[in-house]
Amino acid sequence: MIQNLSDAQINQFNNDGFLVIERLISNDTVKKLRNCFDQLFRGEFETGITPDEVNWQQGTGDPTLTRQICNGWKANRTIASVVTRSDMGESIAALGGWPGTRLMIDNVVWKPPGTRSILYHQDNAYLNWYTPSELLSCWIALDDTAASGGTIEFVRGSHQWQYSAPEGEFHGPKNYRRYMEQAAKREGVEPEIVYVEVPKGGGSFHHGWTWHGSGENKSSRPRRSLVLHGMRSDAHYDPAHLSQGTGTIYSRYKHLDDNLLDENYFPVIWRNDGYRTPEIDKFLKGAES
Ligand SMILES: O=C(O)CCC(=O)C(=O)O
Repeated sequence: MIQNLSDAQINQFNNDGFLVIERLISNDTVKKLRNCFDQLFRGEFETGITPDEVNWQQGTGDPTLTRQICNGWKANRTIASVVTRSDMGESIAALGGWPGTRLMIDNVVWKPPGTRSILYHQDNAYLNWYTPSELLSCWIALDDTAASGGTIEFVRGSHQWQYSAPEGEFHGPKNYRRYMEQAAKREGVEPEIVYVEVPKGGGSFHHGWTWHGSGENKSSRPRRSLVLHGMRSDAHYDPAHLSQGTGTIYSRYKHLDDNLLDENYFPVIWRNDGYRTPEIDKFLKGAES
C-alpha cells in the first residue's frame, strides 16, 4: 500500500516532472511478478488473451534488445492485480490533480545484462488519439537498479519544455539520448539527468511530458520493471487523431457510435467519488461473469 503522498512530494513532482519512491510493492509481490515475466516472454498467456503489443518472445526475439510487452495485464492476472491497484490510481490522480485514473496501458520491461537502450522520449507525444491527452506513470523496479544497469533516467524539469514531435527508433537506438539533447539545445539548457536508483520494489512516478529513457545494461544483473501508465478517468477518444501515435493500435477499441473509452480496455482504477470499474475485481478472481 502506497502511503498518501505529502504536499512536499506533490510539489517536488510538479517542479521536477518525476518523483522517486523507495517502496511501492512488497518483496513477495516482486517475486510473483518475476515469475509472470518468465511466463509472458515464453508466450504463456494465463487468460488466453494476447497482450496488445508483444515486442519480444523467447526463441524469436533479438537477444540484444530490451524485452517489452504492452498490456501484459490482459494476459496475466498477477500483473493485472498490480497495475489496477486503487492506491496507485489514487497517487497518480493526486500528482496529476485529476478526478480519477484509468489504466491506459502497462509495460512489461526486461533488460538482461548486455542488452541495448530504450530511446529517450516523452510519453504524451504519442497520445493525442485521446483527450485530455495526458499520461502519468508509475515505474516499478523488480531488481535493485543502478545507472550502470540501464535503469530509467529522467531529465529534471523537462516536462516544462516546449513540444517536440516524436522521432527515432524506440528499441535499441545507437544514441538513445539524441532527440532529448536536441530538445535541450532548442530549450537553451544543459539537461540534468537523474537516474532512478532504488531497491527492488521501489520506483518512480513521472509526468507524461518528462523526457526519459534508459541506457544499455552494462551490469551482470537483469533489470526488470513493470510500468502502470495512467490516463485521466474523464478522458475520451479524439476522433480527429485516431490514426496518430499509438492510436494506430488503441483506436481498435473505439465504439462505433460514441467517443467513450470502454472500461473493459481502459478500466477506472480509482475515482474520487469511490467508483472503480466493477469488472476488475471479478477479472482478478478469474470469474467469467
Ligand atoms: O523501463 C524503461 O527503460 C523505460 C520505460 C518507459 O519508457 C516508461 O515507463 O515510459
